[in-house]
Amino acid sequence: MTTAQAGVVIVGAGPAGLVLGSLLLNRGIDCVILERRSRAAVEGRARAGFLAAHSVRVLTENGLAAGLRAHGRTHTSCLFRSDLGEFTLDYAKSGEGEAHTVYPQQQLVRDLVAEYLRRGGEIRFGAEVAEISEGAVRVHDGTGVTARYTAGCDGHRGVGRAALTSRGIRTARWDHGVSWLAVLVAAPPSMEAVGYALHERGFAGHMARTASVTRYYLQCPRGTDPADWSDDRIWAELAIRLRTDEFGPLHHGPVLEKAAFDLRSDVLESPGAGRLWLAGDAAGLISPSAAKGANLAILQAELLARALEGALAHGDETGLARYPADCLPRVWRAHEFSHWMSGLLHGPAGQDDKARYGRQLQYARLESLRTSRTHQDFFAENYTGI
Ligand code: RFL
Repeated sequence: MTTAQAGVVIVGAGPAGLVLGSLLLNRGIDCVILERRSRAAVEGRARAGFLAAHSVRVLTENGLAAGLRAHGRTHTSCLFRSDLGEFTLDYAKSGEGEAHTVYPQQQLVRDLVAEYLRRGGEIRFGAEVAEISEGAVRVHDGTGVTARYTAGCDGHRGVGRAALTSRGIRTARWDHGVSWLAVLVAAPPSMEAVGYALHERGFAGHMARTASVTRYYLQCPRGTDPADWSDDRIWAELAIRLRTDEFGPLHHGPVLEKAAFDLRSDVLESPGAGRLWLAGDAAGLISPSAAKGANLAILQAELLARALEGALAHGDETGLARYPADCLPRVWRAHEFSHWMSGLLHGPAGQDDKARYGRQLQYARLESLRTSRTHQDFFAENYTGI
């Protein structure tokens, strides 16, 4: 095996790995990022879009926010539609609420790759890590990297998580029992705000991405094949659930992407041990109901960079030992809110007594959110905080 050496080898060039890499370079720590996909594939993958104020602060303080400052758009409100009508919640004005910055994840990733390379960092694209062992990673092509520490930022199905679970670290997990069809369309947003629609046919969501691209979600049955959803069927269902008869039409455009996925959440009981530490989806997957995933990835990258600096620049591993305790309470708080949000958005299916009871609770919760200032403050703090 051909080996190279680094202080930290980072597996994965998503938001977690790229933010961690740049923060380590800022602190004078040498690192190398190994990414299994091509640069074009990593920079073209549309996923998240909503950055919390904390994420924007971390990116700004570390010189990583030029793109999002120039092209990101500020969002301060979301609206809810249901049988009860429509209301807008201006969360940035409520309690501890702050604005979101809407900036597509692939654009952020593009900026992060460019900035990491500009700072002299090394990324090997097309380098799929096969195995992580104590102080070394092995790539499928037979090369490898030895490093004092390994950062597993390789997402939910990565080798970093597998290496930890094989050591007996357990996972707490939850299946929300719902699935979404995620659709990306080449059309401008149709509302000023994020739109959440509760409907007896299932949830529908509207999320701005850019002036010409919008993300929509449709709750769909488990096992849905996206190929069964033609563009016409998607627009027809969105019109019903978003109640366009009542609230006005949507801007139509070609469907760029559609994918179905199940809403699941999990958290590793510790995001690392010894010489292997995880950040982002590798350490825990959060359902997208409250748009927290990329924000948790940035938060964990920030905490891990500080801990690794202590260990590598000062020979002090107390920061690393504290990393789980620093992360987990915030991660769990985000999960708790995401779980709450999932309960708000998804009513039970069917017409039996239990389903009808569950739906009435869902509407009572929505009504409380519409009318109670205390409830709005709770929402604002948790929706925008991290
Ligand atoms: P990523 O982005 O998955 O990156 C992991 C990288 O690791 C690489 N990799 C490997 N490389 C080398 N060797 C191996 N063996 C490897 N295995 C994997 C992969 O190729 C990849 O490049 O994880 P990271 O960095 O932890 O970032 C997490 C976020 O991407 C994710 O949480 C968010 O996208 C979640 N999410 C959202 N989060 C938000 O904060 N706000 C949102 O609005 C939001 N919307 C979303 C979302 C996720 C979605 N999906 C995927 C369900 C919308 C959607 C549709």
